[in-house]
Amino acid sequence: MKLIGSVTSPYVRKVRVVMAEKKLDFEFVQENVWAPETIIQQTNPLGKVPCLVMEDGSTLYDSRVIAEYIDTLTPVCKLLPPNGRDRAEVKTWEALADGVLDAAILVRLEKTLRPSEQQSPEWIARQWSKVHAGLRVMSEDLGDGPFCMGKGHQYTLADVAVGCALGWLAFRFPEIDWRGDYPNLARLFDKLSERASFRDTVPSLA
Ligand code: GSF
Repeated sequence: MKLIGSVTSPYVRKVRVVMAEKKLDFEFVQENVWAPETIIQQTNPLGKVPCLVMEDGSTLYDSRVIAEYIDTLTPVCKLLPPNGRDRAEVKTWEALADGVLDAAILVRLEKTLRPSEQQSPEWIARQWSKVHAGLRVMSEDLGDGPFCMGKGHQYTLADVAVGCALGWLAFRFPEIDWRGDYPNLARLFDKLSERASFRDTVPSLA
C-alpha cells in the first residue's frame, strides 16, 4: 500500500498513526498538494491528501474512509467497535476532531493565501467559534476518563483523531491555549504523545 500525504497534514497523521498502531507496512509518498506541479489529482480528483493507493492501483480517500478500512485489515489494536451505537460514537468523536481541524484550516488558508484586504473577519470569527465550541465539547465529553470513549472502552480511533487535532493546533496555532483552558485535554494529549505512533509522526516543517 502507498499512502500519499504530507508530514504537516493532521488528516494524514491520523492515518499514519492508525497504520502504526495496526503494525501495517506501507510506503509513505510525500506530495505537496499546493505546488503547481502536484499530481495528486491523478489519484484523488479532489486534490487532497491523504490518499491510499492499493496494490491493484485502486484508491481510497478521505482519511475517515482510509482509517475505517485499515482497521479491518488486522485484529491487532482494534480501533473501532464492531457495530452499533459505540461505533457511531467513535465516528462522531472523529467527526468532531476533524471538524475542528476543518475550521482551523480554513482560518489558516484565509490568513495565508488571501491578501489581507480580502480577508473576512466575519468568516474567520465564524470558523474560530467552531474551533472553540468543538474544544469545549471534547473536554466536556472526555471528563475525567482515561480515553475519549467512556466506561468499558480503551484507546480508540476517537483518541487518535483528537490527538491529531490537538497536535496540529499546537503546531500551527500555539497561541490557542487549549492546555490552559482544558487541562483534561492536555492530560490526554500528553498520554497519547508517549505512544510510538504519535512520537514518530509529530508535524514538522522539514
Ligand atoms: C480533508 C483532507 C484535506 O483537507 C480528509 O482526508 O479527512 N476531509 C479530508 N487535506 C488537505 C491537506 S491538510 O490541510 O491537511 C489538502 O489536501 N488540501 C488541498 C486542497 O486543495 O484543499
